Amino acid sequence: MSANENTDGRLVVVSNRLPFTLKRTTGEGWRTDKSTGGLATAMGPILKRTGGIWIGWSGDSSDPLEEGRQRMLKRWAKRESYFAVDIPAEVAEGFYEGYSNQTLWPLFHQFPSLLNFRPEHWQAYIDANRRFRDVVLEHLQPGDIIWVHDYQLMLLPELLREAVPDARIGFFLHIPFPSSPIFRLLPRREELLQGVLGADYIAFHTYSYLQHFRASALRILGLDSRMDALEIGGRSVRLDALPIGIAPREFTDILESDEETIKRRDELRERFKGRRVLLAVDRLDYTKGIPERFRTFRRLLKQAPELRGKVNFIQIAVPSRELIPMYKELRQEVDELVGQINGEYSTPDWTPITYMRRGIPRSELAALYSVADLAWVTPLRDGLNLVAKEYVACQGDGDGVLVLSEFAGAASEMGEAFLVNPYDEERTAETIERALALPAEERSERMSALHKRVVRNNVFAWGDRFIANLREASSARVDKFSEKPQALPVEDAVRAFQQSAHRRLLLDYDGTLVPYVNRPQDAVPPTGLIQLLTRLAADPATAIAVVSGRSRRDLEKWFSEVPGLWLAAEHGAIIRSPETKGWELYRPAYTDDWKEQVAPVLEHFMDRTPGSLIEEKEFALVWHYRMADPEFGEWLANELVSNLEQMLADTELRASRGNKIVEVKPGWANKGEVLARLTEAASPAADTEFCLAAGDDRTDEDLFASLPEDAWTIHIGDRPTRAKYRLSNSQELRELLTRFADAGLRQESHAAG
Ligand code: ADQ
Repeated sequence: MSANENTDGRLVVVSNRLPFTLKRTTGEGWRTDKSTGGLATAMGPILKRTGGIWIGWSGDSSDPLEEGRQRMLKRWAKRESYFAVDIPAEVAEGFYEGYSNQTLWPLFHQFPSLLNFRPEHWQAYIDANRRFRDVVLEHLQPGDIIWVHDYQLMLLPELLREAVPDARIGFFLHIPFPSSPIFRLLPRREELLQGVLGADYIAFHTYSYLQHFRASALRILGLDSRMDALEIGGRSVRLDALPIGIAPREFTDILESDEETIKRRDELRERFKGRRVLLAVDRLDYTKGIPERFRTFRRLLKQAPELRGKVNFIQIAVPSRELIPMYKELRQEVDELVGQINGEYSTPDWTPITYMRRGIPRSELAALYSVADLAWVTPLRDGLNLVAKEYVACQGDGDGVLVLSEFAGAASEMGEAFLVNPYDEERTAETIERALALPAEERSERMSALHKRVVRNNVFAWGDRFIANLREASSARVDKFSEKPQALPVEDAVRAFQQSAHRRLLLDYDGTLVPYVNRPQDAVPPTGLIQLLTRLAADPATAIAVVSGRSRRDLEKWFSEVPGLWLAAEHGAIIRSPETKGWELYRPAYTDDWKEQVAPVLEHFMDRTPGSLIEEKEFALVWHYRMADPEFGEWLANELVSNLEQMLADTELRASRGNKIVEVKPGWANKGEVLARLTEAASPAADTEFCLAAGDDRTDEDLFASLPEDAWTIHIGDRPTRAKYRLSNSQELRELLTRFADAGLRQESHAAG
């Protein structure tokens, strides 16, 4: 590798399994089995290009220190840069067969009744994820980007983030993400979400999984979110839909030039001459809909007797997770169904079902895909489903038919397939009958559209896009959020204030100038504060504004008597100048007709939540729940925001959470606009030298973001913020302001003297 090939950092792939699996053999001790899936094929060139490495479980946990085994693992590391994570057998069981495959797998595939949770499995899951972390840390180099794969490693992003806060981490989920009512059933759901949110970039196969994830993060963790990002701990996590592809040439090349494959294809053609071949290829898993498919086939033979003797259904099912009881039961059920159907319909010349319960070599698979007249891909639920794409790749410009479950992620990008609901066996059988009867020309048209897309959106394009997006997301994080803000250096601030000829102070009210109280109307400013603001505003060199989410009524009632004080109400939607004493609307043509629609939703939540109330402002409706039971309040607030988000998606309105409130207001009414408006209105101070803003909640972040680079931005409290500095509470801020007022006074007396 030349020196400049590595400028973007190495790729570190982390997945449960490596492209190699360690197998114990009776004779020679240990053997390496190689898997040639699309993922390994796609990552190969990227790993080479970046000098990257792959970290995963060796697949066999027995006898970890045995010499032959160690030697084998060392060889993997040296020759391939594959580094094995050792997981003791008792941990591996709880991690893999336990929490991964008996808790997460069934729930994420929408089978809540199959969920089996044990606290000790969860402990093993944590333990295993930590072991992965340790191996990653052992090999991590500055500048590396880390790509974590799938549901077995959902805690890993956060574990890595804790250890290396500025690591560049991406996560891809290969299975579906369930809708939020289902996800909520998951024991340890909070930890799992937090875990995966340690990443900078999280991608799913489909947009609907992304939305489900976002809704869960919103409801369960109460995070701020935009359509394609979530905010957590002062970081943005970017979300994306990026369906995986296959490496089509792994199949087409052998169909074109591998003698064995070509021979096999010709043999199969000969063998099935005059008959239609229906093909299904799956892991033997209850999500794949195998019994449903056999029952549908039985129905097909029953309702279309003319197909008897004319179709052959080949089902290939590779056994998996055989240590889990559910999988054993499934195997039995499938065996029985095959026996029944073949028993019922076979003739001396024809057996309807060929059932192979084993993995088959790539050449055999490619030959089958190429001769099959119909691929029957009907999982009950599937993250994506690669078989559908592999079949299409092998058909080329052929006239095969793809029958695809609408519950496979692949359905969202394979619209030319015949989409079916596999639970509806009757209609699925009808669709298959219809598809087989279709003129060859129409079948080819559909297939060729599918084929183009499968070739274009291949696994290499997928890998490149993931990595490019991850780089972009992690760089944006580094640019956007500085280090945790430091405590305000008070003396420096006072000195800077004193030495400036023009100053501007922008101060939030609730939680900033005064502490929170239970009922918003009780937050009357104490006399001391009024006096303090009066002193500050009296200085002609200082323009000072209270910038609040409050209504103009509240602000006017409390502050109209303070000469020289600017007021910005409802987050800056309206501003009052101390000169004219009039309020100026930011959007003169604004109407509040929207409140009629939104109010009933808030009222519904108020009725459900004792101690909560609704406040109506000119530009906003606010649901306050400070007095409600804290946990119940948070939970409902998350639910309210996600309901409102859907309802308001196409409007200029936004629903957001503040401190124990949910507020609905037009997107343009935000504090970020205030400085510009003040500057316009008070032009002499346009060259303000000293600019300070203080605030405590999320609405103040808009203000901080809009201020010039050298402004003094102060967050009150200890939440994540983009402010440069922090003060603990409103008391400390008022002390600072008192110092400012004193400094201003001294300066005046100097000038007078
Ligand atoms: P899987 O659940 O394993 O993958 P799938 O996408 O269908 O499901 O991939 C299975 C792979 O195994 C295919 O490449 C197929 O050719 C191969 N295979 C299956 N049966 C075989 C057999 N009997 N012999 C030989 N090979 C066989 C998970 C998610 C999917 C998601 C993928 C990739 O569950 O939804 O599409 O990851 O993200």
